[in-house]
Amino acid sequence: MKIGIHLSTFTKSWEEDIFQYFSVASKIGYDGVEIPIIDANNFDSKKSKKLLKENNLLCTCGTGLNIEKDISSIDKNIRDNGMKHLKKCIDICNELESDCLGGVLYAPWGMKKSRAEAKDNINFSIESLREIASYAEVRGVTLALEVLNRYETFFINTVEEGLDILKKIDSNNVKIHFDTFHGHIEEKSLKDAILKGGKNIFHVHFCENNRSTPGTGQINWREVKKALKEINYDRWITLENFTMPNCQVGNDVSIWRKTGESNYKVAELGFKFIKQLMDKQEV
Ligand code: LER
Ligand code: MN
Repeated sequence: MKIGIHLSTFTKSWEEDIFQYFSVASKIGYDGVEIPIIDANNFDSKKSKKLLKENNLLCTCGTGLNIEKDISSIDKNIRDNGMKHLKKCIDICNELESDCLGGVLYAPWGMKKSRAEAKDNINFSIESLREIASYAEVRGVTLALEVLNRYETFFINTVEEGLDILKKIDSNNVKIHFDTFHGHIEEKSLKDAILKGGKNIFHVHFCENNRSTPGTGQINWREVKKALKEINYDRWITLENFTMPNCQVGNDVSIWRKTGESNYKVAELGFKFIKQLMDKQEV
């Protein structure tokens, strides 16, 4: 198992320079960083590669779609934009030796639509993901579809729904990205959801129920750990926390008050918490 940190947890805007945080993550002790790919066409892979090496870090990548780049759109041009974006993200993964592209890969982040209304969008998304998956497969990348709460997507809200979509896509390299924050809102039991996901869980975000330091809120972390051990999960546990209001990132994840310590402090405390939790030999 490797411990990572999502770099957007340090930044106030999505465009802020993420490169300054590689050394911060490394000094705390993280094995790697999750690199948010916002503008894939202008992403500096060379610099990333150099900094990963210098700081002895590995990485995974994550991204999201929006209404201009949407593989589920009924408009072919918009679908093509989404496909181009995801393919570029996969190229970046390949360059940075990330075997995982996680996040909101199936529809625009934040889109709300009834599933009856979105029937065509869901079908287009499945068809597009099949094509993206074969592009990713030859480049050694697995797509991990993030299961999100109902306020951030209509598409996949539970692990069970994620498995259903995986079945429809039917590609070996499309899996589930599980986030404890979203699971806490939508699942009846985090433990049962993880057990149900089993070998299909390819990427995990650790995030407290109020997006602050893991271990300071309502999530039953012992249950989460037990379930991850039971499914023999040995990939990334990536801290994702958001505590800063009054900024673009805070606004986009609905942080309207300070929900915890500074993001630097949460990065430090979160790392200690994850390490202690996962290393502890209890059941
Ligand atoms: C958003 O709520 C989230 O959890 C991110 O990981 C989305 O990429
Ligand atoms: Mn997440």
